[in-house]
Amino acid sequence: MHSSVVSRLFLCGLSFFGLWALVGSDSAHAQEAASTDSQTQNKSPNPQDKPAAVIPPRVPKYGAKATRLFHAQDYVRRHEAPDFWAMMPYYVPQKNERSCSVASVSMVINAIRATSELTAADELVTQANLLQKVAYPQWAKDVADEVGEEGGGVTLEELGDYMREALDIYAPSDSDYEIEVVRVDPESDDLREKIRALLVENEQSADDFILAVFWQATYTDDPEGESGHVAPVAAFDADKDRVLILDPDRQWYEPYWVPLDTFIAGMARVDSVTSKPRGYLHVTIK
Ligand SMILES: [Ca+2]
Repeated sequence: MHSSVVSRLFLCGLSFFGLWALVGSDSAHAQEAASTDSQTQNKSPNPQDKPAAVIPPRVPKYGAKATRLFHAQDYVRRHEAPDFWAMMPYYVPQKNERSCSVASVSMVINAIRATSELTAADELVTQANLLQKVAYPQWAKDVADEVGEEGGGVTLEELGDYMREALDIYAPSDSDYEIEVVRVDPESDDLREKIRALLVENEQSADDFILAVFWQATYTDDPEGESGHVAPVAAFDADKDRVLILDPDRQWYEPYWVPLDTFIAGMARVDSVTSKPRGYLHVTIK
């Protein structure tokens, strides 16, 4: 079911240069991408608002919370890190600022199929064939380079539907699966304990995966990355209480760790239009 555009909870990450480039255009796409919690803003861009020149911002790419995998490799070197190693061969960039959901689902599905012996006729799950085969044409519309008034984002529940359909198509025929679609409750007293327990459980095997739906700037501290986002959880370092994010926004980012509390805060960010927090998918193969 697809309701009005105001129910859409996330775009993918947009960073500084991309945002200014879009502000300089006259498309509805640009206006939607520049919105924050929702896509309800509909102001026409004023040509006089264009920046005189695109000047690199003199701020770090990552804020104080995120730690690049490059600087923190010990965990994945010294631990099994099954989800990390299952997904890393399939770590792909999103095709545009809207398609983080597609890139993220393709990574997880390929990782789930990694233990299967594919034939020469079996393609890997590409973003293009995923959109083509999944019987939800709205998904392709919502992540297209140019979208209409009814497009431009995917809700957490829709993401669950798309993942379910993708598993029907691509998962090994002898497997069964379960998908939990969870909106985190920021008011829950035991939220931290629940999420931590989930991450500990998820870290045990590559039989399950977590797709986080979060506010990107909460993780990166990039003031221009104020948008909803989707990314797989690659690992959880329980000794340091930090979570490795395989961010598909690869034009701007690489894998990074965020503290557990930051991880939760990004998912708990409440959409100002729907008043619902974000959350995650937990996909388990049986
Ligand atoms: Ca797992």
